[in-house]
Amino acid sequence: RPIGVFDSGVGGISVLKELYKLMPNETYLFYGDSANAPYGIKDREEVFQLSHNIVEKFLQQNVKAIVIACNTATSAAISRLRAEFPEIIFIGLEPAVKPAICHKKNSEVVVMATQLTLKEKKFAELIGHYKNQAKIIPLPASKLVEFIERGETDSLALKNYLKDLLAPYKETVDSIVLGCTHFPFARGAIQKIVGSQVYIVDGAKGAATRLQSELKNNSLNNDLNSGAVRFYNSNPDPAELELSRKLFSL
Ligand code: DGN
Repeated sequence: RPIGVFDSGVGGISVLKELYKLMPNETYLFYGDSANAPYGIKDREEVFQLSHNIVEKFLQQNVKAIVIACNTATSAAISRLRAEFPEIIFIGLEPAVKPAICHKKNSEVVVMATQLTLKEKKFAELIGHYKNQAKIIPLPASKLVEFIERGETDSLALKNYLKDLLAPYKETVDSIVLGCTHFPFARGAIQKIVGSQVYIVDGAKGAATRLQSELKNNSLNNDLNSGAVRFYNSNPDPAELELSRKLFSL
């Protein structure tokens, strides 16, 4: 049985890459909802409905697990989806604040994410939990999603946008959390702007490890067959699938 992975666009491919690296024998269906991207500026109910539609598509393909490779959809929908489909393993993505704090005590941590992720209760809880251990600064960066959706990972316009966005934190930041699955594709550009001393972390590896142990615990892991990845996109333009394959191979 395959594993369904979805995002409100192509950003979740950064998560798919980590899943494939860790579990190359599994079969993955990646659904990019680019026609409805970005989710990050929609309201919670709409994001839930869109996520629900994708989950139903995956269930028709008899998936054994679903990775919500989108921080925004995870914060808006994962609890309701788990309650409605208890037989399916759901793995979500959350801003990797803990690894940033573990990396350096009492540090300054900038969390880059979409507006919706930073506005949701889940994020408030996360900050509340760690607020005595670090100075956590939420930094909405929804526009970065649009660059990645256009396949721009290193353009001049992208670099200028990031330079302005990060200017106020450049001198003091210790870690940057990439709290949106599109952002790892701009990691190189971000690192150049803030310098190599800044630790940049995302949640993809953690999600892959969690899925691996859930599959094992439920005897659903596949260690024998050779794996495969199939891409689907709600935008019928063939360029979208080309972009997906390109990002997967980066
Ligand atoms: N990739 C999504 C996330 O991780 O939050 C956000 C993309 C979007 O729709 N804004």
